[in-house]
Amino acid sequence: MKITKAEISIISLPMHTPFETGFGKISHKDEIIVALFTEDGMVGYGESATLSHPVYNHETTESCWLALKNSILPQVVGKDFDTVESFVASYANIVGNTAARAGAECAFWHLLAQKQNTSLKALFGGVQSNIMVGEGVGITNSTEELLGTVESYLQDGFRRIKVKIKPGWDHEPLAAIREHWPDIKLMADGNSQYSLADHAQTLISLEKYDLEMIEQPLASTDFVDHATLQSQTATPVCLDESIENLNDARTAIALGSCKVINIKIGRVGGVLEAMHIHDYAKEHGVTVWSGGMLETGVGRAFSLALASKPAFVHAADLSPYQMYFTDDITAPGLQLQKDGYIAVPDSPGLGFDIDAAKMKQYTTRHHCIEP
Ligand code: OSB
Ligand code: MG
Repeated sequence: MKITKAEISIISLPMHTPFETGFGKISHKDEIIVALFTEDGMVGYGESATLSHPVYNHETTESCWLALKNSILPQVVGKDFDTVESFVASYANIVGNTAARAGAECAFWHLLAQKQNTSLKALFGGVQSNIMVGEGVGITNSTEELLGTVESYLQDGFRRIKVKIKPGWDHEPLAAIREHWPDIKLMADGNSQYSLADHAQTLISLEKYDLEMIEQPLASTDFVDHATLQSQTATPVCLDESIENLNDARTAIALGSCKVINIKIGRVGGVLEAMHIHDYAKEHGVTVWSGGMLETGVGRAFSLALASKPAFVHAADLSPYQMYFTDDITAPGLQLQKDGYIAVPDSPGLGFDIDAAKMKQYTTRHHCIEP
């Protein structure tokens, strides 16, 4: 498939509810959508999930924009590719910038799916038809507010509650939830806000809430202390920010830093790398699940298809756009079934239609890359 042109657009979807984490409040979300055009008239879409500031990882929407515009897409346009491997090889000189690389790669997967008239699920080797979905509760102003939010999520059908925690807001929310709902699947996400030196006892004593896992309590580069923590607590440790590629997963597994890995396509630089991590984790008895970055329906479509691979056994962060945004650029968008699962499309291509009018309506910046 010859790539004749690439386009990048910043989509600013209105958010009705901010999402507060240990690293700060997300109340505005700009997403970069990559479009690749082929000689025979196809368009493939991908998404680069970033935040405005480098508070979760090193990337920002602006750094991602520059990496796509100046470094990645100029190496892709005007060339002919038959496989994803040859596509990513064309910009293999680019290090880091995982969300930027993932957006380009996803757009190529979308082209492949159209060309082969098959689903992303089939291309990725998916085996599950329905994915269990959970929802995250951000840091709230009070326990009452937290309990009200959890109550509504459980009524919506979400099958697992993830609580954002930080030093000073951990035992209180988890104890309150456990008191009201002793049996629900519950987990906590520390977003790198703790250190073992200062918080070992606080973290270990979270055991009493019977958490499905504790996600990324310590710094992203701290494989050693995560391993120490995992050896001292019965709660499975899950790594998110720490895992940017297969080598990080190998390091974590060799050291015993985690029993679970949160896989996000943007954080690991694309679906190929995500599949390598999935396969390696599966071989080594580590389970995985599909995390999210409050993507649009485009990014969610790729995560949903990937989550149908066999080692994805925990509830996914794949809530429908209505939880945070007033609108989306796909139609109909993810549908949460009453049982708390989302069906993985078997239809060819993305499995969701992109609404061109909405794309246009929410585009705040646009750039074209031609040979
Ligand atoms: O740590 O998983 C995280 C959103 C932005 C940055 C980091 C994280 C998150 C979420 C959102 O938890 C989950 C979702 O997309 O539904
Ligand atoms: Mg996380």
